[in-house]
Amino acid sequence: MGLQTVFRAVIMGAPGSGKGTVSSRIAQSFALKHLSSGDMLRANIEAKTGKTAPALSSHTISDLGLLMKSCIDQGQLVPDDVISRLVLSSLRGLEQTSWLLDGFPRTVAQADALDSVYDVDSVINLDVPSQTIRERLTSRWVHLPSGRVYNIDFNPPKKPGLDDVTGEPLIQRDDDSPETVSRRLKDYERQTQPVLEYYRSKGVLETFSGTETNKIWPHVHAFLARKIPGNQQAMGKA
Ligand code: G5P
Ligand code: MG
Repeated sequence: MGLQTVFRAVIMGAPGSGKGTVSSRIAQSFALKHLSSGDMLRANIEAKTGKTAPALSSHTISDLGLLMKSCIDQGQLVPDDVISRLVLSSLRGLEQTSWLLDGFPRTVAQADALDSVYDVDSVINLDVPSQTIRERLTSRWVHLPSGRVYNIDFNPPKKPGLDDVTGEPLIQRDDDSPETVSRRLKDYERQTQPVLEYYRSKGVLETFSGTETNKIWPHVHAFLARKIPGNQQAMGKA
């Protein structure tokens, strides 16, 4: 792949707006590498228990892992320098790879950190009402090692409580309790709206509004099909 065909995108949206769900469809349709900051954090915390491979060197995990876990469980953002280091280090070596960042950047400081290394071609903003989000998150189940997301009403696993691909158990996230969801939604409004302005002023922001992922997705697909250099498209159809 030549340099000019590399495509770099960010997907934004409130907690539960469907970033993970839409990202996996994008990754499948357009062969972009999907990198979720929340999945990276959860993998690092899990690594403390030795179940998954650590992305940070082992002696930093115990200190950082605890800090990250307490932030996430309370629905607070982890410190900018911690998450920026984690995400930017995972982008190292991907200069020739098209990617989609999910959940990062979430503050203007993080957007500046990313901007100092890479130009972003497109920012997809999922705009979903808060009430819709509250209903969704209480019925979400996830497969921690892969980040695969299910929903009891929307996309249930084939076998209740088990991941479709590995057959391993699904869990509910600690931060999906109603009180923590309220806090995450409030923080999003306060800290992440300025990031939307940041990208709007750069002319790369594209907003998709709706209450159903299946209705939003064809618009996202059509937008990316126009934006991404032709040979990137793996399957073509929404
Ligand atoms: P995360 O992991 O980035 P959030 O809070 O931004 O978490 P989240 O909760 O992962 O976002 P999502 O990815 O936007 O949500 O949504 P999703 O998982 O695809 O969909 C939500 C549910 O709705 C699923 O069950 C899905 O199946 C269902 N669903 C989707 N579409 C529909 C539909 O049309 N209908 C119905 N009925 N259901 C549907 O971050 C977690 C924490 O990590 C830290 C923070 O502490 C954060 O709170 N963190 C960071 N901290 C600082 N800086 C950063 N950059 C950080 N990134 C993460
Ligand atoms: Mg997610």
